[in-house]
Amino acid sequence: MIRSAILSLGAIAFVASNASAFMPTAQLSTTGRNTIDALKMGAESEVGFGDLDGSSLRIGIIRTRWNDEDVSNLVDGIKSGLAECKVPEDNIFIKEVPGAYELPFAAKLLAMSRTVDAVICAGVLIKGDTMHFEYIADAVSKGIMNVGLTTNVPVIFGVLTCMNEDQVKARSTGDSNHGVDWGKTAVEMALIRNEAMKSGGAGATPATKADLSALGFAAPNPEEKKEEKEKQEAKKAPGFF
Ligand code: RBF
Repeated sequence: MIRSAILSLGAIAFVASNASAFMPTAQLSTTGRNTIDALKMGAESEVGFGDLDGSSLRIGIIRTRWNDEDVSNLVDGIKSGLAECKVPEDNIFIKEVPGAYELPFAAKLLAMSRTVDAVICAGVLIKGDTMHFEYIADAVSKGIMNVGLTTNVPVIFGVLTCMNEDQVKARSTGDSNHGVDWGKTAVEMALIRNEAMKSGGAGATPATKADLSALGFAAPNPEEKKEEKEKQEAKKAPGFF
């Protein structure tokens, strides 16, 4: 029952960058363009991905309602990236949260449910007149990294941190929609993680007792904890080193 509760949490609830903003403007121009051009330019993909087979993967997307239109464009980009990697549409689970600050918490719940192979956090932060932007951007980027490292589920930083709406549009539409790369990054990292864990996918990595208890579904039982530890130790060492 506990297991079905957690799976339905995953199934029901989850039906479904950039540092330049912090740099002095002079540093934005790295390729000889002047500062204005650098501010306007939409960053194009700077990394290749090759052939990725995501056909057996389940991917969760947590997206904000803040800057709804822009984030919807980014989510469309993410979906195209996932489709290019053959992730079936039925294996993509989307959950909305109000704003970027809420992304890490929702990502952690989804990661701990062990129902997906990777999580993509999608949002847009636009600099305003106060210090909110700095606080939120810092908290969110660190929070998202922390979720990945503490749950062993890859969590992708799909948050644009822009000075204005023009910068957002240049990075969320057309050929420079960053969402496409975020989708592919999620697939690549999920494959790396599953290879390292010798796992066939989310379905093959059921929630452990520790996951369940962290979610508040079960009190930890010392006997079961010991059993879990023995099982973990019996598993093969990560295979990609
Ligand atoms: N959330 C975003 O996702 N993007 C924003 O640009 C954004 N700007 C905000 C500006 C202010 C002044 C405030 C108060 C909140 C903003 N939020 C933004 C919402 C924030 O991420 C979060 O949802 C709320 O602070 C509630 O925790």
